[in-house]
Amino acid sequence: MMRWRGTSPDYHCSMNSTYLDSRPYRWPFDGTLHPDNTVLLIIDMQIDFCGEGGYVDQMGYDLSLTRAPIEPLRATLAAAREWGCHVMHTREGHRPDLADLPENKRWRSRQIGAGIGDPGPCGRILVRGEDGWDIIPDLAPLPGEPVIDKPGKGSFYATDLDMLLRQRGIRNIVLGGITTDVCVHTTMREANDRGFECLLLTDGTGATDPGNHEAAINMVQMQGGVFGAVAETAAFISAISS
Ligand code: C5J
Repeated sequence: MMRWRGTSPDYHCSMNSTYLDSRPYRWPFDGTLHPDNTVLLIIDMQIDFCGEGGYVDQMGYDLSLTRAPIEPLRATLAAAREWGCHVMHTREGHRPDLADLPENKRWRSRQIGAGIGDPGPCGRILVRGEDGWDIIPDLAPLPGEPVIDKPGKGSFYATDLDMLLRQRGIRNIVLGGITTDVCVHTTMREANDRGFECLLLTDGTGATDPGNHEAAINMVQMQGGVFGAVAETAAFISAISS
């Protein structure tokens, strides 16, 4: 049975298989791309990372870099919901009493003028329940879409993400969000080590430094795809919209 039809150059199909036009290999490796076994995982699209007055803004970084993936992700999210795959979101943040904030993480953030747990224009920086910790309205989760609250960079550390994925039979993870070189990459590495088949959306991610963004994308493609593969959001949307 042919699962996908059409002439788009962004994906390829063969009997029972679908592959994206991705790098360094056609993703997923075995062509088993279905809504049931695939999740779009959107990492930390919070005001603290891409909104005025948030953590990244307070550190003095260029917000246009972390805001760049918003539109590509908006389109990807709409296509993924239409396709019917799983959608999950993450938020980085700490308990109001900061019991889960390592001392060195707080110290480092204070060195750059944006102390985690300290008051800022969007409330206490990276603290759960504060305005800055919210996911931006453009990419707000729908009811029923799991939101993973994490105290660290990786989405698997100190969360139930692994259990949620395995309970749902998910094995393909499509990653977008911010920042490419920190939370997105850490999550991709954690997922890859757990045996999940990962795809990084190049324009669906952004970093506080353009060189780091490019380097993070390049790293994935070494060694035949050491952490998985990369593709533009248009290639993913094309594959799932046919
Ligand atoms: C950072 C993140 N950069 N979401 N967090 O501290 O990448």
